[in-house]
Formats: sequence, structure tokens, C-alpha cells
Amino acid sequence: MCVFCKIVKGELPAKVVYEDDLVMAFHDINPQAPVHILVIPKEHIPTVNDLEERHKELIGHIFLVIKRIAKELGIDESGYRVLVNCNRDGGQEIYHIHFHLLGGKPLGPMVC
Ligand code: DGP
Repeated sequence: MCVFCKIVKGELPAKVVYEDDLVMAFHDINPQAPVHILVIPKEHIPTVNDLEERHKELIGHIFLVIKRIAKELGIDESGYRVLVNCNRDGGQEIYHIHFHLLGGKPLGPMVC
């Protein structure tokens, strides 16, 4: 079972900031910004490449959850970045799709 599935099942600890039937959000273990939250679907979807038509509502829901968390953490007005890595060249380390919510400081331009 993957690390994020273990977090979903409560078998690994995480600093959870939001949870419902479909998604979970928790602090990244290695934060790259003052606010660094990972938002994941509870369903094990490995990468963006594995998304299907049936996931359309789920992905929309994830963005509404991101919006809600950004407001709760007080970064909605200052701004934030939402990032998804896919596969090796995208720098994906955990193969359970996740949305990075980064903020709390000026992030500057995207650097590749
Ligand atoms: P990515 O490179 O997009 O696959 O990002 C994976 C992120 O997951 C990385 O920023 C570190 C984080 N991470 C890895 N293992 C754990 C863990 O066990 N708990 C938490 N909270 N975050 C983790």
C-alpha cells in the first residue's frame, strides 16, 4: 500500500487540516513554503495520466477544498500556488495523485 493510502487509513500519522468522504488534506512532511498542504483523493489514483472521465467531479471538488483551506489558513488574499507533479520528469515521488498548496510568502516566478 502506498504512503498516502496508509495516511488515509490512519496507519501513518499526518497533520490533517481537512477530511471528507472523498478527500484528505494534510501538511507536507518536508514543507517548501510557510504553508505547504497536500490535498489528495482517498481513492488511489497514481498520476494525472490515470484520471478518467468519472473523476471530473472529484477534481472539481479538490479545487473547492483547496480554496476553502487557503481561506482558512489566511493565504487566499495574498495568494498561493497549486501544483501537481506527474511521473519522473515532473518530479513525482509519491505515486498517489496529490495537489500541493503552497503559500505564506511570495513564491516568485515558476522555475524549471
Ligand atoms: P511529489 O514530488 O509531488 O510526489 O511530492 C511528494 C510530497 O509528499 C513531498 O513534498 C513530500 C511529501 N511526503 C512524502 N512522504 C510523506 C509522508 O509520509 N507524510 C507527509 N505528510 N508528506 C509526505
